[in-house]
Amino acid sequence: LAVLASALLSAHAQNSLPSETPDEFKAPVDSFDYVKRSVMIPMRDGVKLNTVIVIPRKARNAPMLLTRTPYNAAEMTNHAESSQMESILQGYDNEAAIIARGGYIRVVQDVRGKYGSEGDYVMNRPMAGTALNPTQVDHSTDAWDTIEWLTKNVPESNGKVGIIGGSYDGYLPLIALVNPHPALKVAVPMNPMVDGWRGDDWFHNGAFRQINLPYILEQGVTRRNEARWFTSHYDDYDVYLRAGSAGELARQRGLDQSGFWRKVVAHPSYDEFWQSQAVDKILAKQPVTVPTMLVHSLWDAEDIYGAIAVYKAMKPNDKDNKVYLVMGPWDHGGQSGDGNKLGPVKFNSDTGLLFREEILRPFLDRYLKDDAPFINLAPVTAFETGINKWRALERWPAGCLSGCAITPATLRLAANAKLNLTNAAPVPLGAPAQKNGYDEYISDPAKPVPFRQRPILPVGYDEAKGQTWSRWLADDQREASGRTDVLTYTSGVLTAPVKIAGEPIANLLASTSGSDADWVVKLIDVYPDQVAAQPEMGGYQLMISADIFRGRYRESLSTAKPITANTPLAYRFALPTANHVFLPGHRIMVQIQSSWFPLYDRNPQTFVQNIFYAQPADYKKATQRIYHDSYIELPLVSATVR
Ligand code: PG9
Repeated sequence: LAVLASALLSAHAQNSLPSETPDEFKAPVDSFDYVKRSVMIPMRDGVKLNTVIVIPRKARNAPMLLTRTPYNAAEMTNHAESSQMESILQGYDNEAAIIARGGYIRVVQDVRGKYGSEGDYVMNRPMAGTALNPTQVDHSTDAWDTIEWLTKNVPESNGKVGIIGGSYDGYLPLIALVNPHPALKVAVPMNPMVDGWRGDDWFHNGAFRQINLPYILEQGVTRRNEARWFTSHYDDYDVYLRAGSAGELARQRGLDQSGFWRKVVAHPSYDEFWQSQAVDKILAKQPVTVPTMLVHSLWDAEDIYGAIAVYKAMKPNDKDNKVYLVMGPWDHGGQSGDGNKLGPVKFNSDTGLLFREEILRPFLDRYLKDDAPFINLAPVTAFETGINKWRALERWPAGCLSGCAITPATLRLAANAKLNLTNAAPVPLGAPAQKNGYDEYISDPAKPVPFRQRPILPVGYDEAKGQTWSRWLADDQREASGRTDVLTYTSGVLTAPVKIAGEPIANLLASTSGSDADWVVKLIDVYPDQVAAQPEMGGYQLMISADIFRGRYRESLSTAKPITANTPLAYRFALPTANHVFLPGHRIMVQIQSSWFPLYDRNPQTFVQNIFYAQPADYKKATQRIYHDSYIELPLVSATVR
């Protein structure tokens, strides 16, 4: 037997090669300055959510800072294979320095249905117990259950939890404010998604932001975002123009398989589907109990509507001054990065670093650490662009701390492409009979106005060039001003500063030869013809506030109606918040056009029931007339103390 066994062994030995891989590899993490745990936290309906907890190695009584996300918690807590907590968090989470150096326990969780979490994914999951979500769970209950678990299962913590995040991750802290867990001591929603139809990611005043089709595909059709939108051109302008309607391009790319896309196509108007999900409307009905710092970017190319809308909704309920607002000269998420400049526009200081170190850090410490000092933080901290100064204010909008007032001024269009600013109070546009002259242009859907200089790079190519998409609102507009299908009105050279604080309001008296139309209005700061310190800024046309309005919603945002052709009709819509000084030597400019492509889908300019299904024959040229009765209501700041 022994001989047989040894023979078998030697035979086996000659025919096998022991694996070099250990049964289980244990990474030597004792040298790391953190401990990382991944746990599946059970929600009240039994669904478990993947939650990554990064604990500073010697943490005792440490506060916890939570981010809930649809964007991959494991990746967001592992930007580098590093033994250093700040390094693994740096990247998406550029508050890493404050978090790691501040001794915070960092918690990042996949929302239900995404990445490591169980459950079903629904974009911006509607509130529980509503027609859109008859279940008993939503992001408010998931946040509550998560915080409850954390306070009972993280012995290194002091039991206090803050929630922070930007964009979608900024929308989630807002929902956590509905029936908040008692251990939730502070919320920092940055650039939050708030109203997808009025002015955030999906539509602006009814014009569809078709450039987000890749996002809808990649974010919504697989749990781990494995499906990818392919690029067929170097210039996205061609991709969208050749496809025709947004609905046709979506069909070509398989988006009809997405439940969210089918909801978008079924709800092109501001109906109950969108209104019931508007987070500002939801929070307007909630008491303010958790100190909340809303962070807004003045050149936010994605969610320029949300933070200000929520500020307006919460302030009336803010009896104890717990709602703070910070607005900076940033693009979407710019407060987390280098805030010295935006494209070529310079701000003379690192506004992002100042926000993180002098505003965010003391704010978080104050409410999350047991021994943190009181902070003397103004309710509103607003960067004034143009003059490049931070202002501490009591409320928003406000032009100064005291001694000034905001009075609506009239920036009126005039003949010969002129623009006249008067302190006269704006006069509402009356009966649709023109009183003054007009200018006209041909809006041709076959040649829509590019929203930025072509080639407009698809996401992949743009990321390779440093993701320039995010700063397109600060692009130079002089190319557009030279187009015959863009009306351009310019003031004389300013001899004194013109300071505005708040939302400019476009008041157009316009007609179209079609039966539907889009109106784009841009308020622009024109730099002096020469800027010695920075020559490339000579004559730069910087958008200060701009937006689009889909004409079919002129009478009702929830019901699209054809436009009566060749009839001057009044359109009134707010433009995004500005906090700007037009300096002496500059000029004020207004540009008006009828397309902003391919960011927004084209208006066929003939009325169809649903533009997502517009056919090639529906797209027709139209002659647009803008009457000189039109004006922009400017929130002009003037000193009350002479
Ligand atoms: N708010 C951002 C976004 C959402 C949807 C489409 C495109 C951008 C974001 O969460 O990144």
